[in-house]
Amino acid sequence: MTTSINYEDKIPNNVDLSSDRRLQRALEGWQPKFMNWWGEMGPALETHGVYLRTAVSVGRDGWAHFDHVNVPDYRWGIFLAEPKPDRRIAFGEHKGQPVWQQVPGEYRADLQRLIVIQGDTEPASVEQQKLLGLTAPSLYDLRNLFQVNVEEGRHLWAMVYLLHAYFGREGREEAEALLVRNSGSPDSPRILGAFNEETADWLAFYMFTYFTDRDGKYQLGTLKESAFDPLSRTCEFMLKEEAHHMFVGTTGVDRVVARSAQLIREHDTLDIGKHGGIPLDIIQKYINFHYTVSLDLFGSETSTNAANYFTAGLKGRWMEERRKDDHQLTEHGVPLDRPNADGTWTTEELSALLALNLDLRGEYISDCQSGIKRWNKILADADLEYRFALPHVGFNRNVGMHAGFHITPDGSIVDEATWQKGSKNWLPTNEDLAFVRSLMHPVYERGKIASWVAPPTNGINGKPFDYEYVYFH
Ligand code: BYC
Repeated sequence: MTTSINYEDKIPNNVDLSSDRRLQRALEGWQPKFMNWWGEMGPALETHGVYLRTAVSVGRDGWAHFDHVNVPDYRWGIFLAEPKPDRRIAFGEHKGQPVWQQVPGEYRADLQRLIVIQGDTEPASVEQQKLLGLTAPSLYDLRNLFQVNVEEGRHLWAMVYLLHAYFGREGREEAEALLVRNSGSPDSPRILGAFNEETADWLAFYMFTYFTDRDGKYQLGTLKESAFDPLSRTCEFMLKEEAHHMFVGTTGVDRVVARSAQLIREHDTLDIGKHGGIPLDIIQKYINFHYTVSLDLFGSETSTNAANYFTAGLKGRWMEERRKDDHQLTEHGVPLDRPNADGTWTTEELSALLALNLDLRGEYISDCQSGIKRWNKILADADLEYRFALPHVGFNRNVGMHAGFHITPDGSIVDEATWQKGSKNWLPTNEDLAFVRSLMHPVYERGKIASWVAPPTNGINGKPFDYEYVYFH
């Protein structure tokens, strides 16, 4: 395995693709299908060059090169993090054994399933964001959207490489199917719920990149622990790119909150809609929605799938190697609050092995709290009393033990009528969505920005905010 990336190849890669002609031909056969999919399902806006970063190495420093690129000419490639010499399995029943360079027969189906689910999310998000280029609030934001999109495309390549290289014919068929399913399609939707939701406006985009990309961070973090070394190394490098996507979300919401706070101060009212801002209660409803559909991505609180993946060494815990236990989860119990039909909660104790989805979700929730904290600080610094909060973990859930219950943001189990009455205060209504959409107009003049969002504090790669991030001719 070489670590430098060869851009002379049709498919840039650091996996020495040219030494395996069959694999290279198979991937070169998939490439035009990917390009067709990109043309049909990728960004709707045509441009003449976007200031994008492209990976040029996988090392610690200087891994990315920035330049204006015609988006369809972006060099999607296959990049794995450098191998760790003598890497050992860190958990499960094979703990201490050398990691696998090939897929063990008994784990083939499970590994393929995990890779397909991961792969399915990547093109789905590009599809969800297809129309956003028509209404970006600034050239800086437009550039960030395209950066996220091309890298999600590259993450699809990352999973397709694994399917082609290690899963034979079935893997190749799954790689084709990844381009056939489409976000929101009634006939062949994407696999996970959140990836069939619309990302119809830029507040939704910032929320998606904050909350849903953050699920990506945690899921990739657990796959990075995998005993299947090519998957581990793939995810390690994907996480590097993923950091920017979450930055777009974090700072995007920061900037909306900052602008709303400014308008509230300026006009001395929370009702800033008529002044071109997004009211804080609508922002809270967006938080409620995007956070809870993202919680669904962690699966059920008790999961034999997750237990089996862990025991087999396929999927570890977040920061597995930093955990101070036996890495086999034979001992500890985990408390879980379960809702009851009579409106009460019962605390029960679960075995840690069955509660792995819950464990990962817990890590995710505390990370999400840090966003709430920073957005509340923006409000406090503007001397406003309003505060954002994450809703109760059972609110608006469709997967796991809360599904089928009506649970309010403060954690009360309520009946259908109470839910119907309250939900317009908790989740974006059609009017809220239409209002936010009404603010979305493209602002494509250098240095200009839409009314509803503050400019960023810094530009990209040391460039100023008023840099020409996107060329239109
Ligand atoms: N929707 O044992 P359970 C990202 C199914 S995001 C629909 O509770 P398990 C990105 C499940 O398949 C990260 N179905 O779940 C972000 C199972 O079905 P079967 C994506 C669901 O398996 C932004 C049954 O329910 N990566 O990268 O422990 C932009 C019982 O399941 C859902 C991954 O997810 C759902 N939400 O956990 C771009 C990592 N949840 O087998 C990219 C790979 C569960 O009974 N995936 N089901 O037919 C996994 O690790 C696991 O499959 C899951 C589910 C965490 C998703």
